[in-house]
Amino acid sequence: MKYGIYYAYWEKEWGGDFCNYISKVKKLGFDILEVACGDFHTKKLEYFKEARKIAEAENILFTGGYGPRPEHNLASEDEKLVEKAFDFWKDCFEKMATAGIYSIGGALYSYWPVDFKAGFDKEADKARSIERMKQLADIAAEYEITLNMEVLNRFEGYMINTCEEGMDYVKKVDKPNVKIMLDTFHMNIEEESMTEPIIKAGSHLGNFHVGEANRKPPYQGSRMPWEEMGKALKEIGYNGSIVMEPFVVRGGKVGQDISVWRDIVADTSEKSLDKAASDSVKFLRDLWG
Ligand SMILES: [Mn+2]
Repeated sequence: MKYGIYYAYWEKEWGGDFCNYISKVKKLGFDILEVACGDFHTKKLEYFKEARKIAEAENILFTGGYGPRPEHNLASEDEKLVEKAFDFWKDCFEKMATAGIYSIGGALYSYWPVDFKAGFDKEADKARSIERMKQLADIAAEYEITLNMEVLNRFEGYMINTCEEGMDYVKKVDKPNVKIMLDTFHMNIEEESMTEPIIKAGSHLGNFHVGEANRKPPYQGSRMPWEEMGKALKEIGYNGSIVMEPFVVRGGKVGQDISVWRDIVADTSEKSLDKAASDSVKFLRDLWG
């Protein structure tokens, strides 16, 4: 298995310069750097060519992430908005492929964070989203990109809260490059088991986000059943990406969107964050292989 980390761990704003993190995560013991793709339209193609060069030199792979802003909501009733969202995605896919990013995950089927006060029609939104996702999948396939539908907890999304809902969505889209993405933080809130959803997802699992219930990096002695989850991943023959997505420092738009209202760790220095990430990936690699 390949292990990664989302660079927002060290950032207070989305969309920073991910090239700065390539050699850092390599040194900390990772194989993958997960990057935010939502601002790719603001960067020139040259940036992504350079990113690819640095990553190849360091032997680091990329995965992408995006919690779509409302203007990129594929479930929207507004056809014009969706047309523009497709333009955003076409440009994004080209840049992803240029950088060597062949997988992107998140609430790609909806938007994030959801404004629940605005109201919604879950069934109608889902039906529209599925039809648009079929089209988006065909465009992504031209770039050999896989789209991972992340299962989110009830406080962040309404369309896909459990693996079962995710599997229903993915099966209705029925495209080989549309997969499901599980995240232990969300599973811990919604699922009745931390292993059954992994088994249920099976060959449809496209990326696996790992983190503690309070979004610290996975660590030894936690109440998450890391050993059992590793066995479940082995049972389904998973050899994809395992990406930790810790959020432990308050402040900025990242802290606001994630609802981090206090520092989750006592020492928020870069040195201390680095050590926790490095210890965590070692822990998972020793346990899961
Ligand atoms: Mn996640």
